[in-house]
Amino acid sequence: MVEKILANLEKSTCAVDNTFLQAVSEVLTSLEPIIKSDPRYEQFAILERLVTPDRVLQFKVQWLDDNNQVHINNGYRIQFNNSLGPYKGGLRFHPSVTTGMLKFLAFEQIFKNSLTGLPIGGAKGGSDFDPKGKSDFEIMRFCRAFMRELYPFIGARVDVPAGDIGVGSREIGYLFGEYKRMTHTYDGVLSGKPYAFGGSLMRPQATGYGVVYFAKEMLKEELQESLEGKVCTVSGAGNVAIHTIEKLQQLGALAVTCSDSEGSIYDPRGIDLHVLRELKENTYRLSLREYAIRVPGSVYIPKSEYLEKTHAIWQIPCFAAFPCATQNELTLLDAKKLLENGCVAVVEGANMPTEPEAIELFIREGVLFSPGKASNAGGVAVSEFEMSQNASMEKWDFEKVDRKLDELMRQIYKRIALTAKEYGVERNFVDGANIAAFKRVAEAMILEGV
Ligand code: NDP
Ligand code: 2IT
Repeated sequence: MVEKILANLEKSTCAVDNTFLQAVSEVLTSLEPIIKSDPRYEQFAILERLVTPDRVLQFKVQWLDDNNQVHINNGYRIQFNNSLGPYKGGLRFHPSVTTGMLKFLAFEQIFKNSLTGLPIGGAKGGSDFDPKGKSDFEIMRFCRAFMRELYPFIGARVDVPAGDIGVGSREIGYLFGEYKRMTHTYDGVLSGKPYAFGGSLMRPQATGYGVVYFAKEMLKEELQESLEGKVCTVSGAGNVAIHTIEKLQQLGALAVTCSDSEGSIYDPRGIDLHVLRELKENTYRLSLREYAIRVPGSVYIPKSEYLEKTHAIWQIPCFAAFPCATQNELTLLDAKKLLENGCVAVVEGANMPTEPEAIELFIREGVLFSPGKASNAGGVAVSEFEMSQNASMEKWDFEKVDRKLDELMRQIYKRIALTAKEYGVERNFVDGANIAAFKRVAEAMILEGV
């Protein structure tokens, strides 16, 4: 017991910042050639200010399980930068969550939100709470306890949290209910709400659909190619993966894989979305092992069958790959295999799923590579559409949101492709995204003074 408490304490106080350093290092490398182009960047200490969060909030979350046993978790909100608008970004509930991980996600969010062209700053939050195996009422009690600690620090014009790993519209609903009780207000303080109380149509689909809209535009412009009839591999089996697979199928592509933290599915006839949804879109997410039992011809590959530095999904030949599960899930060895198998594009749905050496290889070898901060920005963009609808008490229909999302993803592609060209790194969408995003945030930081 004492050991467990000590271990948890150590984890929370000595948070490993590796992913944060990884994210910062990628961005700063992209910015190096342009940082001297404007003396104000140095004078206003823009880089130093950009890598330092405005605020790191940590709080204790105490909640009761179904047997009236008390549990404690750490809750966090990192308000990183609000130069472009209110802090904005998701909440992640996963046992691996630490301050370091959330700092990486909040940092990336600043750049992603800037790329949307919308007035939103960067933030992220969450908890090391593990939703797996919890009852609906336990989830509800946890969400309420979490919001009781968080509510003084957020607001529709202050900081607007949303979902991420382990947080979907059910959790956002409970969080919203508690916020309303604590503050006696009814406003757009969270996005990704259920439609019944102000949620936007299409927010559940937005990230995955946006990923595919981005891919479609990039393939058309760069290779005069479409997704129709192409074999695609997708990792993950959550919100982003499911809607990426759905849109790929709608556009006539054959999405043949999905995965969760325990294993992967290869279904050469195309993933059966009905079965996948039955397994994953319920309170107790079931194992993908069950998919192979229900769908003849599909294969389940347990994670343990692969070496630590390779993942089953990326060994399967494909035209385009869509990593949609979590950070650092596509390694250099995976990248070599994808290349060897003729993959022409890697489009990130998750945040930073590709390791830096793998990205380098893709760019060097001419594989079209899109960083998550560009290709998964559709989720936060539709979140901002939701804020906009809430502020004006409007309801937009599905088609309107879908049209606006498609247009916005095309704009992001154009913005980063043009920037890459302008700075002499054509087709390097990592540099293009980092530079384009940085310039907008830096200008706002200069104009607002210190
Ligand atoms: P979900 O919780 O809905 O799904 C996450 C999926 O990834 C699950 O299938 C989960 O499997 C799997 N997964 C999680 N951790 C690991 C791990 N360590 N190893 C292997 N698989 C893992 O989350 P989302 O779909 O919302 O998020 C997926 C990614 O997309 C994340 O990187 C997130 O930050 C990013 N993202 C999400 C957005 C959104 O709107 N939701 C917007 C933009 C980006 P299991 O169930 O077994 O844990
Ligand atoms: O990583 C992300 O962009 C998200 N989890 C969504 C953030 C949001 O505010 O909708």
